[in-house]
Amino acid sequence: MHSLEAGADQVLAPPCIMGILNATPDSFSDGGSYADADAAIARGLQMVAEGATWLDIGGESTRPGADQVASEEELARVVPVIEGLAGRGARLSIDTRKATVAQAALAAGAELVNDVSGGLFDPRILTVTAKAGALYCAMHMRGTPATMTGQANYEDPVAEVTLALAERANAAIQAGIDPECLILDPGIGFAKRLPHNLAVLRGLPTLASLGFPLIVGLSRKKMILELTGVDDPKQRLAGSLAGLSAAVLRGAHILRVHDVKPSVEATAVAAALR
Ligand code: HH2
Repeated sequence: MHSLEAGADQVLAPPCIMGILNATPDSFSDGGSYADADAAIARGLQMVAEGATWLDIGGESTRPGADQVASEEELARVVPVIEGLAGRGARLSIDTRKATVAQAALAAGAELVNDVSGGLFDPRILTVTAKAGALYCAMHMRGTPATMTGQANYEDPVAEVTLALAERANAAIQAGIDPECLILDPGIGFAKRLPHNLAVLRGLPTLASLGFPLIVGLSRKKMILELTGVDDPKQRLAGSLAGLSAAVLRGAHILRVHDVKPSVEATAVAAALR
């Protein structure tokens, strides 16, 4: 069984970096750059050299408005990349909502299933993960990438996201996933507008009080554009690092980022100050 450091230790464990590896033609900031498996593997190895503990490999863009990708196409995009990176210095995560893709990715060498739907899109993903004894990250969102923007309405974002994630954690545990294999993520930018994203980031300690480690992904996202005015996603590093540091100070355990080296450095400083 895979496990993060559990219990009280995990709170003190140094936060670490998860490098984003999108084997997609259409992701919002790096779509098309690593659509070829060899290019994706080379990029993965570069992120390992820069200090990534995890690589999160995805074959379906989940940016707002994105269309669904067929399982066969998603599998063809991610499996060769996972096989090429397994055992080469990083722990591997599969970013998928689909049970068939998760199952193949775990067989190919991934050890964490990163599900942006928290098991709502394809509930069988929970049993597949449980059977493999793998780690599972339940991210918060509402609807699907195609419909989520219209569902960004909250009276109390922190309370509503915390309650929804507690429900997803329960569903995962009911399906047989070991609580020590569970990770939660507030889902920055998923069915959330700027005030909601800021509220859940400020409220990370409330989310952490559920007792599971937290992944936070805000790298280059629209909230950085909204706060800085920087239009080109690749130029949003400074804003992304400020957000990352705040997330580390509020208890994030795994930071999902595009720019690994500067994020490793910012995390080291923020972690020393928390
Ligand atoms: N964000 C994205 C995708 N997967 N997984 C988790 N756990 N947390 C996140 O915040 C998260 C995620 C969206 O970002 P990206 O992968 O860069 O773009 P795209 O969805 O267009 O591939």
